[in-house]
Amino acid sequence: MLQSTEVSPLIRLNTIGYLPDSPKQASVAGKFSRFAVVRVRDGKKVYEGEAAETVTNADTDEQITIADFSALKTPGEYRLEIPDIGFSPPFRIGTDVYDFPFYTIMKGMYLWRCGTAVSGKHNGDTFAHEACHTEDAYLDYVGGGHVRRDATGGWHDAGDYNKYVVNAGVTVGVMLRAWEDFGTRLRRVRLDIPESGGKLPDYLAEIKWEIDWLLKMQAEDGSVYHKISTRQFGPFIPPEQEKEPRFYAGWSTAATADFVAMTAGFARAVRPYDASTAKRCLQAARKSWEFLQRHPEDHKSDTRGLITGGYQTDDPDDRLWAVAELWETTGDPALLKDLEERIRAQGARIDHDFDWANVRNLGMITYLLSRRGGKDSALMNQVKTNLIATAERIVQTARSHGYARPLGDAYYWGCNGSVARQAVVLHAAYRVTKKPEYLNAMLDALNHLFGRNFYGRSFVTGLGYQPPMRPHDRRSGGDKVDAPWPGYLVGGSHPGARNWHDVQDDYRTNEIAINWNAALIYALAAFVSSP
Ligand code: 9MR
Ligand code: 9MR
Ligand code: ZN
Repeated sequence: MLQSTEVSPLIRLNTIGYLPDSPKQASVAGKFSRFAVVRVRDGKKVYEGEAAETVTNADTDEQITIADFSALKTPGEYRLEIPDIGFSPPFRIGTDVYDFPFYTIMKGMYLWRCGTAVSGKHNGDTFAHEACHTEDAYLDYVGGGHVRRDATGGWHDAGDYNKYVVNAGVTVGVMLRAWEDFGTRLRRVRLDIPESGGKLPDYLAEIKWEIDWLLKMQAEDGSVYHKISTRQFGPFIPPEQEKEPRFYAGWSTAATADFVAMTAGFARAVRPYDASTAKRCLQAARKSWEFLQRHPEDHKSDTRGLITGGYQTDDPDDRLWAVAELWETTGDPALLKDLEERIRAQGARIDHDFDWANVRNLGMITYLLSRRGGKDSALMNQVKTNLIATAERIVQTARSHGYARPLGDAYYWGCNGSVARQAVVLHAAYRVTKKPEYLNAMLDALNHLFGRNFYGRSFVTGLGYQPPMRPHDRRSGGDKVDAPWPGYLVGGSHPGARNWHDVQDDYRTNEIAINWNAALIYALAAFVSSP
């Protein structure tokens, strides 16, 4: 009989759970020789194993011993039991373990909606706010005087309520990549959002909420405003209480190119369900692409006076992504020629790590996986070789890390998002090679974010064991509910592996953001079970 099921903080594993046929490992910060897996229901030992190996994990400065229980495939709820160490948090084995996390993280996107009232339930709490920022936004900083021009809607960016086109770029881009890769499954997933039951699949309807806002960010001449924001970051109050005026910030070529990619990509996704939205998006994409042709210079936004998120970034990667999506949607051979020239000029690179400041991978993968004819086969081979080399590097990085972290010992602002985003490159490599190692490294990312980490905790609010309780999120900090708003991945530890602080003020490691959630949406979408 069990004496106690007290959780040992030394046993670190995916506290959401594992798919039956996938590898299953725990990282234990201590020495042991034998371990067991016990069933939560009745305490019965269902598996016994030996410690696999002890390794030094440099970034946390620990000795880590691995417990491997991959052979256990029977669905159920379990704990690890290790003599003299204790029990792990409970976890499940099942084909559906990622369904509720996917649902919850998509609900997080819905709850981020601006310009409308939102409401959602989680663990018995209701998270809600009234329509916010209904006056978006004023033209003062872009030469229009104190005049209002409609820019309502979209998602808030993060723990702050501002809205930035460049960060929308990598967010929508990664979500549309998930649609292309896993759409047959995602099409049927119900998200219980206001649009459920309408003509679009719920997943696309959620993205359309952002696209409808983005269309308002396009100026008459085809340039795209860089952001909508208050003059300074506001206080921790519910969004509808924030009455400070919000302003357009000047256009940038990066925002304009990202706009082209997002609207062209969305046109393709939505076409089978809603031809008129597809047409409107494609027209908008072409218009901004033409603007970019007239403006080959890398033009940064003039954000003087609007001291909030910057998201200033060089535009060659954004332009490459723009033309890739526009070509894939239209098949125009002139666009293919332009795209291939950019790919050559940028070394046909597939980066092992990318985020809002570098969206080249999104364009590269669209090019590589496109079924359209006319591509330069030598260039295609080069891209394929680079993709596989990068995926191999990620696999090796995970293998040589004590917590199988696919980003190794790289820790920086938003690195948890990057851990999840590795899945995009890995899955592209999987599509080309069908090697299961790439899927397993995607699962390593999920394992890490849901508890196989130095803290033994989930990094996602409302999910898994001891999730973040005090994220840097103005809604969570400004409402009366004790629990934080659910379905949000926090940015993650940095500058080192042991620097995460679950306190509201620590915006460097404990904020939430749409680009991090989108990456996790991609990784989870790969493993949701078919409804
Ligand atoms: O709250 C802001 C957060 O959303 C941003 O990501 C972060 C970095 O741009 O800045 C936070 O605002 C802080 C400001 O930069 C400095 N003073 C304290 C603010 C936190 O309330
Ligand atoms: O995610 C951004 C990160 O890469 C930057 O290092 C950091 C500082 O500039 O800003 C992060 O983005 C924040 C943005 O500026 C404002 N909204 C919250 C974002 C997440 O912290
Ligand atoms: Zn708002």
